[in-house]
Amino acid sequence: MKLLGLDLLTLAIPLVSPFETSFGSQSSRHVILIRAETSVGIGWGECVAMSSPVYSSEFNAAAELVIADHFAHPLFAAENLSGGTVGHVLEPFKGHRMAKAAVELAVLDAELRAAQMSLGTYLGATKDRVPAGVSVGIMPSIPELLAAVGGYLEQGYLRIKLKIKPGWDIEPVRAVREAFGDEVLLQVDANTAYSLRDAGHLARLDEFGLLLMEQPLQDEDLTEHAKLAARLTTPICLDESIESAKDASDAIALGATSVVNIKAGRVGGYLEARRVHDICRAAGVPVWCGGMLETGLGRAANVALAALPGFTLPGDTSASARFYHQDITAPFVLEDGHLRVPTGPGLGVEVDEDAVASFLVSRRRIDPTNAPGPVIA
Ligand code: SMG
Ligand code: MG
Repeated sequence: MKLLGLDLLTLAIPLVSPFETSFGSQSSRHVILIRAETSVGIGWGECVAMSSPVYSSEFNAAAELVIADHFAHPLFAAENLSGGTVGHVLEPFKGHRMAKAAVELAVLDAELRAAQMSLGTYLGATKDRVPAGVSVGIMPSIPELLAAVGGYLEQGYLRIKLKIKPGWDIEPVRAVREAFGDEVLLQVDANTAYSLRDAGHLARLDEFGLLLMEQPLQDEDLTEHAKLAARLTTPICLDESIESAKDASDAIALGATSVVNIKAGRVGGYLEARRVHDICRAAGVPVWCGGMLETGLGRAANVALAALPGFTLPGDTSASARFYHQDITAPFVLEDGHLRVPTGPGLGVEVDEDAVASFLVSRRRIDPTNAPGPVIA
């Protein structure tokens, strides 16, 4: 196919309640959607970058710039573009994986819609529904945390993840265990808030029988994660540290991770995400699908990915209502603690143009007439 145009739509969508992590609190999601116009039809993608470079170095303004000023020209020039070749076309550009993933998804969606194939089928999904976990932010108080967790369990969520940071770790975990029992599948996510000096403190979480501890140390700290893993019984699960299938392979070999959180945006696309899955599966390392507060578009893709056979743990694949009163597709709803894998062509969801219009902040059109050519200076 030929790529004919890219529309970058920036939306600001209010959250149902503020979401706090170790790096800050947000009350709305600013997200870039990509609408790819191709010779075979329209496709949609979603960029999981945030407004500020706090989860990783990527952020929305940079994603928009790199797509418009650097990615667009070679993509427009490619004669036989497909979802499978976007990665090769963009290979000369370092990093910017979330931006690359968004473009790849839009092209893949157009291709699969034209071929009448679902993303799940294309990726190799083996399930028609996936178990849903929920990520619970840092709360102002323990009673508010217990009320939130209780509400999610009542809705049927099959696994709870608590965000932790220094000063909000042992006590919230203890309180959740005491209130809801040892059977609840429970895990924690520190988003890099600790250092190896905290190993003794983090070992105090071992008594709570957690499924895993996600990304306690810095992104680059593979050796330190291996040292920490040796001091804990709680399995370490890397998120921010894993930006490619090679990273996953290295981290596993080092003993830095025994479970992997897979986010397509973080690793540069759903095809690289599948390679991470394949490597982990071959190594006997369980994986689960992470989340970046996706709209129904990105959520549809995540659910398709989570339906691959190596995804043996519930993901942060929660219902649309976890974050949004109003989604931009038909909402994903919990069915007996699961989300249904879309079966329609491509992402299998349709964009609600009215909802998009109501959240729209800016829109930018890039086509072969205005995309800057290559500059190496
Ligand atoms: O989409 O359910 C979701 C969010 C899950 O906690 C979540 N994501 O580190 O795993 C993570 C965080 C990253 C985003 S925090 C703003
Ligand atoms: Mg995480």
